[in-house]
Amino acid sequence: MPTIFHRIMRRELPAEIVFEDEHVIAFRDIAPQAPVHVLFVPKEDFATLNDVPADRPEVIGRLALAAAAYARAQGFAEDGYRIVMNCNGDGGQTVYQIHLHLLAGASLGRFGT
Ligand code: DGP
Repeated sequence: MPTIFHRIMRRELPAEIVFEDEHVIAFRDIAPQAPVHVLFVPKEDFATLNDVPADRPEVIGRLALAAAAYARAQGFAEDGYRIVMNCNGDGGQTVYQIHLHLLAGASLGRFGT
């Protein structure tokens, strides 16, 4: 079932796209939780992390490495940043096309504090 992110990928909804290649699209989160908050989304459909087959680690690897490359290019590699993927209700997932959050530009503190 198409999500908001599929509609952004198809340019049916506006978004501030900061990166795109054959496999991944990245755009700014509409409700940023840090000075820089970008979502990295695969072009292939996977509703949750549970749906990524064990023999497809590249799906997640591409998201993580695209986020790291973007963070490096933006000058956050040394100070640091956070990547997060929420899964299902208890994980706080609201859009059911997997995506990696990149949060940067501030001291985020220890997770859960
Ligand atoms: P999650 O809770 O992990 O499923 O994160 C979904 C994120 O998607 C949330 O941080 C807000 C963001 N979001 C929701 N709708 C839109 C939208 O229409 N455009 C953009 N750019 N981000 C959206």
